[in-house]
Amino acid sequence: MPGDWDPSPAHSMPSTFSAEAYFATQPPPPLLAQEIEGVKEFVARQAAQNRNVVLVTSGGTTVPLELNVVRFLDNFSAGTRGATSAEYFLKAGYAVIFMHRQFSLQPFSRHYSHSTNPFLDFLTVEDSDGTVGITPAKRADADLLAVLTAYKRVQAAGTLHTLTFVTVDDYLWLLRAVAQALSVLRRRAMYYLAAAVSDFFLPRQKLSEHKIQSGKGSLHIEMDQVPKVLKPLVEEWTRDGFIVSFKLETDERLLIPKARAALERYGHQVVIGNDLHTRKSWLRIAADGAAAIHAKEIEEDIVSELLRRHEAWIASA
Ligand code: 9Z3
Repeated sequence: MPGDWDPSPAHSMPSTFSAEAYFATQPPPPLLAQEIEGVKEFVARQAAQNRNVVLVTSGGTTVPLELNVVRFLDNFSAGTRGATSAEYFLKAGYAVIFMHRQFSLQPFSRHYSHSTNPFLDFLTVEDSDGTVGITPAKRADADLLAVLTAYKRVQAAGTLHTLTFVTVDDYLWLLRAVAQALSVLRRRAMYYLAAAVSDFFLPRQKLSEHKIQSGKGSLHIEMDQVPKVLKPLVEEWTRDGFIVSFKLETDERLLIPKARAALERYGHQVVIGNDLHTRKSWLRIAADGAAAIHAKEIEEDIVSELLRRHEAWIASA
């Protein structure tokens, strides 16, 4: 739980972190308790309405190199997979806790946040009275209408709850606390772990307080391994939840063996394997068999396949 962090310098610092050692030695984000209250209320409201709830994690994580952070390590993830999948879950009647990297893509707004389709270009300043208008082409635009209708429906139903993280530390603390809060739903909870989480980090005790100075020449940093949290997520933080993890590789041949190994090691329900370069057009689901899937938006197929499996999972209780 938040609060079990022991800041005393006497606490022994491991060099490879188990999840337990990580949470005992690294400080939680300051607003965690407050955020989890909001999650608990959201989950209770959805439970009262008999809705399944999916936690979607999305986007990359940063690893600060300094306490007063000037520099950090980051990764490629734009949050497309998570934001797109969240829309399809919402469309299917799920409530969604969307836990995403600050400024990564979000459901609905993702369609208009790129510079190729900027929102301000749809708007006009009306000559007659100087108020804001909309261009004639966009007034009748079927795609915009569909996105806007779905967005308004979700807003009215109150089925989307958004949380943000920036660093890998924010992510780990938030993941544990949200997973625990969601576990009250037992089999009706799904965990869809699409965020691209750093494998390496600098523990607080090794961080330079101030900006690293360049006067000493080249920089050598030894990073610790981020604890593998899938194991405690499956065994301790959740109860009978339907857990979907993603495996990312750049060598396609490793996907199926590594996805299968993860399934065997952690004993959860589904691993989706994807290759960095082809991730938007194909992937493999390793669960009771392997399947390659394709679609206009591949997330539509991922989500419909998972809905089928989640339904069977709930029915098998
Ligand atoms: C994924 O594999 C996601 O599908 C992507 C999506 C990050 C590739 P984008 O955000 O990309 O749409 O640009 N996410 C998980 C990758 C990951 O870090 N998995 C870990 C692992 O493989 C832990 S479950 O060990």
